[in-house]
Amino acid sequence: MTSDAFNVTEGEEINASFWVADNDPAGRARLCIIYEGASNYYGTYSEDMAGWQQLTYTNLVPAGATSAEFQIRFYDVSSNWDGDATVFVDNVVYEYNTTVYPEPTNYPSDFNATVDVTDIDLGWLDDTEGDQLPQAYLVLGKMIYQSEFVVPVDGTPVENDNDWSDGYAAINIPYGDEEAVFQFLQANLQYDFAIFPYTNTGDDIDYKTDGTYPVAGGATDNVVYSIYETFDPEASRDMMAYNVTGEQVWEWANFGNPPGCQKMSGYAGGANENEDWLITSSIDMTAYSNMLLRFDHARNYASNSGLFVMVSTDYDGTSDPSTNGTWTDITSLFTFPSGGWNFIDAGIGDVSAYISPTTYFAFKYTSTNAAAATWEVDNVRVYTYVPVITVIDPNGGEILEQGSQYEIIWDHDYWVE
Ligand SMILES: [Ca+2]
Ligand SMILES: [Ca+2]
Ligand SMILES: [Ca+2]
Ligand SMILES: [Ca+2]
Repeated sequence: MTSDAFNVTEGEEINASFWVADNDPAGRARLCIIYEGASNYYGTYSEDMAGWQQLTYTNLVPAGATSAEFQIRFYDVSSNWDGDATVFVDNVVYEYNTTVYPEPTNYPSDFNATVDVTDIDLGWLDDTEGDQLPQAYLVLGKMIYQSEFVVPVDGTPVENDNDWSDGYAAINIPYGDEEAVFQFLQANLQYDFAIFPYTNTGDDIDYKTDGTYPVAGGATDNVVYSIYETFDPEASRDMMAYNVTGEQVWEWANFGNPPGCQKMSGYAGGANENEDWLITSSIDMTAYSNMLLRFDHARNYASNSGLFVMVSTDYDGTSDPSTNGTWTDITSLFTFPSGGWNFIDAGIGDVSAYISPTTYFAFKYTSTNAAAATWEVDNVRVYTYVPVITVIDPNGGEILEQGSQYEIIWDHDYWVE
């Protein structure tokens, strides 16, 4: 038996209890709290006895929890597992006590947007002085051509919305984080953002909307992607894995940001010798003046010494890369992890020198019988800044007579000469 999910706030009191008569060795029951964003609670099992017993849970909502469900779970523990047992339940009490706080006193300060190619990172400083501090923030985003923000209304929570297809998005961020990141935005487009502090949840949610709410924005870079491989959803991989030696291979794994990446480990009961390549499809950026490679990655165990980023302009796209194609080691263009499961941005590698009709990039993993790292790669991006013409003269306001001559002056960037 499961209750509806309800929003919770860290540190608030949460209580549940029920009485159970369990005098059947084939059955038992227990109380569970299923938290979104924090570890679940699994209570003790009822014990066989002649009388009624009460199972209780009294605690404070753990850090990170955003919603919860109460559950009573029933178990068949008979030796033949036939689903036939009888327990009785009575006087079920679920309680979640919320204090209803007033509206936050102040907006955050220094709300700002930083463009990172086609991501936008928002930052701000939490209010720490007001009589009522916020518990969380609603950050709204809109594309430039949309009309104004839809200002939130007290009592009506705005859910996270990462679907920009209607021109709008929203994200809720806990007090204390001071950051929100919007990824995978369209290139060359102005995005605007607004931030609203709030207290409480559900029907009691209280947004600060009076006065002038903070806004920030920025235009994403004018780039074109030829590869944007996020390895999402499950099993997605638009790259080729080539196993040169060793039993272990590149595989999809549920890690990265968002979850879904390629993972390679030569460890299976011990370190094993391997050489395994993860290779992009053929890239032709000969129409452009520049080419950039970027990715996120994590490395745990062993060291970075067996991990390489390679590029070739004469690989045939299918053969053993250890014998086919001339490969150049460009590992030093990128930042490698210090070790652990956290993904880091490898940085932006300028690979313009390798523009060709058939350019391939590869992640080359090697391990030995003595050392086998785990390497996880996500968000492999190959992109270019497109040529831009900026007319300097005329710049507006001039009167150009029909039939007369006028000298037009312009500047250009990222031009292919
Ligand atoms: Ca939307
Ligand atoms: Ca309000
Ligand atoms: Ca292998
Ligand atoms: Ca991913």
